[in-house]
Amino acid sequence: MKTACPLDCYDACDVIYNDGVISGDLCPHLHHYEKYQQITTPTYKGAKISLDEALNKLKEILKSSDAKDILYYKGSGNFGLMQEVIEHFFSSFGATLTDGSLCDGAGEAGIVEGRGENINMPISEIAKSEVVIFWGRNPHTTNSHILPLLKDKKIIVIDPIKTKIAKMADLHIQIKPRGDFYLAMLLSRFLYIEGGCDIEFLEEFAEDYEDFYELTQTIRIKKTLDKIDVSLGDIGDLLALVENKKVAIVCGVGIQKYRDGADIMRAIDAFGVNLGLFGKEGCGVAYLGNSKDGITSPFYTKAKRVCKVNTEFDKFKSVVIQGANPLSQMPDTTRVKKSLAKVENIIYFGLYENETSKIADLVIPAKDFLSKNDIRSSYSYSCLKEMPKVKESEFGVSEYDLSRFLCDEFDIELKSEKSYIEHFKNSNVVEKKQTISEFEFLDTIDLTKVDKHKLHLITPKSTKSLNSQFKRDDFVYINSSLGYLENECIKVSSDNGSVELKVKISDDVRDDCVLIYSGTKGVNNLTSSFVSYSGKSACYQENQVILESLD
Ligand SMILES: Nc1nc2c(c(=O)[nH]1)N[C@H]1C(S)=C(S)[C@@H](COP(=O)(O)OP(=O)(O)OC[C@H]3O[C@@H](n4cnc5c(=O)[nH]c(N)nc54)[C@H](O)[C@@H]3O)O[C@H]1N2
Ligand SMILES: Nc1nc2c(c(=O)[nH]1)N[C@H]1C(S)=C(S)[C@@H](COP(=O)(O)OP(=O)(O)OC[C@H]3O[C@@H](n4cnc5c(=O)[nH]c(N)nc54)[C@H](O)[C@@H]3O)O[C@H]1N2
Ligand code: SF4
Ligand SMILES: [Mo]
Repeated sequence: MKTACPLDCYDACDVIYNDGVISGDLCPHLHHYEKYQQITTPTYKGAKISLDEALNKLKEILKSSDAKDILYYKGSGNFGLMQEVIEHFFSSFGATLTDGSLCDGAGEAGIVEGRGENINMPISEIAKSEVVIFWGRNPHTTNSHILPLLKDKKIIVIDPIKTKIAKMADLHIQIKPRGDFYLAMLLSRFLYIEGGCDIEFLEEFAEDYEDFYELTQTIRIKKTLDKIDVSLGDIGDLLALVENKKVAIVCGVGIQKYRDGADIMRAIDAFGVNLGLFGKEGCGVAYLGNSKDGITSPFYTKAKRVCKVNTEFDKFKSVVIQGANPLSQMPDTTRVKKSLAKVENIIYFGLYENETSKIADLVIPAKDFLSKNDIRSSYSYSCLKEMPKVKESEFGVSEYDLSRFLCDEFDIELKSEKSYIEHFKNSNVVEKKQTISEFEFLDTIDLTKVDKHKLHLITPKSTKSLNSQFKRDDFVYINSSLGYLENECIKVSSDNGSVELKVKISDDVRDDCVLIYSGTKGVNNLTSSFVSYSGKSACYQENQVILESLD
């Protein structure tokens, strides 16, 4: 039987389930999916209870609070569209929901500010390109199904880490973190000087290109190149590889984990515009697209919302957390912990035990994707993949059944599960050509300063975990020149907090960087609740860090 992987991932793979065995062209998470121990029994204040008791407890808690004192917080542990059926209940009920992003919000805002809307570059176009620039995306880990498309293409990688793709690339610019804005601006400037801009395209779609060129001229070349650790040779080499070629600039979330993430993405887009990449075969700028493009919600979703990045949980009496592990994955864990500690009722609805389930008063196990009906889309390519139930499970409750229970109890209208899935199935999800009608260039430069004396925190995705699901990493990766020993336990600190981790020496990491993967316990002690200037997004790499020996 055919279904699809439910995880928050570029690839959205097809999954075959036969006789209890999962197969398909899958990554390690899915191959070992059924080995990860799920929560099977609901608990209240640590004591095991039945599912009926758990549902009734939830009903009681909701009845005992004013709707305005209830917060519903949803994460991205499962990417299925039916996850939102619980949102339908809580919006209708009058609870507060969240907005903003722990993920790609800053980059998305930068795209919208420049191009007007975020239409992603279709994978079928990437397949036709001659040159692919991976800019802050790590395909071997996060997007492995794009790799077969790269055969015979020139590869350029811009990443502070010598990733696997960087080692295979024709050109790797091992840039200093958050140097991307300046690199993109200087690339546009030198492209203009060399006469490489697509003037015909610019005249039609981006008429302020000369003003933008003037803005790029305000950047001092030598000083800036030194600051971002890029050479004039790198710029020349990159331009030589892309000029008059079909180019795909494939960006990931790595470029925008900063307060000014939107401007960084917009500067990269501007380089793409100067090259005239939009609307041409094999050309474009890819990022995480809008996975809901063409899909209207059949659910009621109007609600008061608070930002997901710096949520003040303590303003609420009851907090319902679904498909998320905020105690690990939100920035500024110390703040999150303190804020959640003041909440009277924390309800966790999820698949696995984690930091958040451990502090929850009421734990309700969810059913996994194999045991419920769903459908999903993707932020990487246009698709709708049905995810029918392929097996029965004796424990847990599906999102639909939980919503059914709550809607019945509180007299809120809910249609049949089938009708919602049909609604999604009939959505108009089609591949769109990546065109722009009018590009708005940035007109000022206003970036946060970096501290030369501290190290940069790089916190990307790990091969073995999906954020905090599955096998979580527990090391800090640093360059050998920093003088620490393999397996030595050290303290990493920022202005926000600290974490003690064992060292793994890796010279793939720049000597001014410290790498700790997403999902590593304690990594977000280091990060702060700053919200990006644009896009209401978390800024996991805004804080710089220092290291200390523990002996
Ligand atoms: N295995 C696995 N796959 C996943 C996930 C996972 O946890 N594990 N998570 C999924 C999710 S939720 C998402 S959002 C996607 C994200 O997937 P990606 O977009 O690939 O994101 P990251 O791994 O966070 O970062 C990508 C690269 O950016 C680089 N980088 C960091 N800082 C900078 C910088 O300042 N400049 C530049 N140029 N590069 C920088 C990092 O070194 C890293 O190699 O992956 C999805 N896929
Ligand atoms: N330091 C650092 N922090 C980061 C990031 C980073 O790169 N670095 N990345 C950020 C990004 S891009 C993202 S997207 C977030 C992700 O952060 P979260 O949204 O918190 O996602 P996960 O860590 O995957 O945890 C999700 C939980 O969802 C539950 N779950 C899984 N499937 C289901 C289901 O079908 N139903 C229900 N009810 N629950 C389910 C599981 O119990 C799992 O523990 O993390 C962010 N945090
Ligand atoms: S996590 Fe991503 S790569 Fe792995 S099976 Fe799911 S969609 Fe495919
Ligand atoms: Mo994400």
